[in-house]
Amino acid sequence: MTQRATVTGGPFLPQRRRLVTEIPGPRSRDLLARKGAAVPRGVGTTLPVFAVAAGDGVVVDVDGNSFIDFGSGIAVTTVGNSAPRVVEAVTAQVQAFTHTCFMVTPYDTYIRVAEELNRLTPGDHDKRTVLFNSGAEAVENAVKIARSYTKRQAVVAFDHGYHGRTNLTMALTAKNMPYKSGFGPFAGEVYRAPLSYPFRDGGRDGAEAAREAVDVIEKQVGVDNLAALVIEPIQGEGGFIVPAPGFLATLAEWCRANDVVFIADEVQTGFARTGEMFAVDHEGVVPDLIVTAKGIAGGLPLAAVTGRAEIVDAPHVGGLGGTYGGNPLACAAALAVVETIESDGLLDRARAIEKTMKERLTALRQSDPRIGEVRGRGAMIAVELVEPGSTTPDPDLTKRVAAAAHADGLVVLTCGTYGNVLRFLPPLSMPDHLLTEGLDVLERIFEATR
Ligand code: PLZ
Repeated sequence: MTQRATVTGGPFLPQRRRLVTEIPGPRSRDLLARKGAAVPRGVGTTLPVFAVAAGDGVVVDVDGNSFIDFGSGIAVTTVGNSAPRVVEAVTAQVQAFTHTCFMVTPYDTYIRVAEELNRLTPGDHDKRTVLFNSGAEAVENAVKIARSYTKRQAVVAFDHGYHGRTNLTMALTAKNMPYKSGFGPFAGEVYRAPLSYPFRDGGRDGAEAAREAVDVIEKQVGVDNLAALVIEPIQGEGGFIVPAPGFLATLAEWCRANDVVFIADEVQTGFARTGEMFAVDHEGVVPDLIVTAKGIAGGLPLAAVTGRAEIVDAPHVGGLGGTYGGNPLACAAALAVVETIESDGLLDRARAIEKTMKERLTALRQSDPRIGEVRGRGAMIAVELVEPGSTTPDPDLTKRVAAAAHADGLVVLTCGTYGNVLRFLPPLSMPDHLLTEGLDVLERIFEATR
């Protein structure tokens, strides 16, 4: 494991779970009151402790409490918080220049990030990459590009899908609360197709589930109108749903046969999170466009659309861009992230985390029928909580377990259309002893809530 102090010169963070106040502590409670007075209530808080430092496997708060981090800031700090190479690269860049705007006077790091993405993403065809700031912005641009290329307008997203909070991406997102309610009208020409959800569809065959989706698309949208399918290879906010094998491949083949652009939203699953560089790699699927963000830049805001040159080159000169897209600090961070993943063997690390987590959680499931399913890939693992012997969601238990984990020094997140999925997204820099201890905490909480 990397010693941050050696590269950053910053304080080495003890890798331990340690609570020195109640949660939240007095300083966090003060800040929470100020937040309530200064920030709208619309911006939620999962765990109301205010961070002052984070690294390797912990987040430290203003009261001196040290939490085991099973959240990575929602799958962002995959290489770790303030990862040494990222800190070094960004520090050098901030001293050189912070911004010129790539559309005004360009710089080479943007090109290098594009080259790296063109190299790392699936398929050996000619590719182009364009950079943005957030996942939602990149998804919007993928749709713009697909419409420009196909000269068609309709876009299909899937049940349980999550693609962002901007107007078009709200339309693509499935779940009403909290993402959409009251915020319409939404962008037009967005349609929804059924997903493969093995735990809830009786383990239906992936190809068969895809054919059902295609049937809906052909009957309700019509291929002649359809620009693109947008799909997360593993649903993130929707519940860490891994579709049955063959689902993605069948959809991708159908897209190819019908000149529909297949867009993989790898915002949450990309950059080593699932034990491959991209989640589609598990299925040998080659998307036409692949959207990345989050883990790409170790916590700096960066996102990208990468894809077939002829598709990404469809929009006219000046048709793509933005003031900050591919900001130099974020590009420096992204290059350091790629180097860290490749030099530190982080794909293997993600697979090792999967093995440890699945073994422990599967054993827990055997003794606790409230855990309906353990699923996910790499360091993207979840448990779906249900009433024993059924698939009836238990969101209350999910909330209670998450709250108990927070009170006991473990950052966990929930997700799922039914709010009944506990998800675990540790940074790949997490030392083994903290991974094990986090799982011990969960095991004790499941026992205590029985
Ligand atoms: N696509 C697959 O997971 C962001 C959302 C948190 P942005 N997921 C976290 C919240 O409640 O806002 C996400 C994603 C997938 C797109 C996005 C959007 O990425 O960087 O948040 O815009």
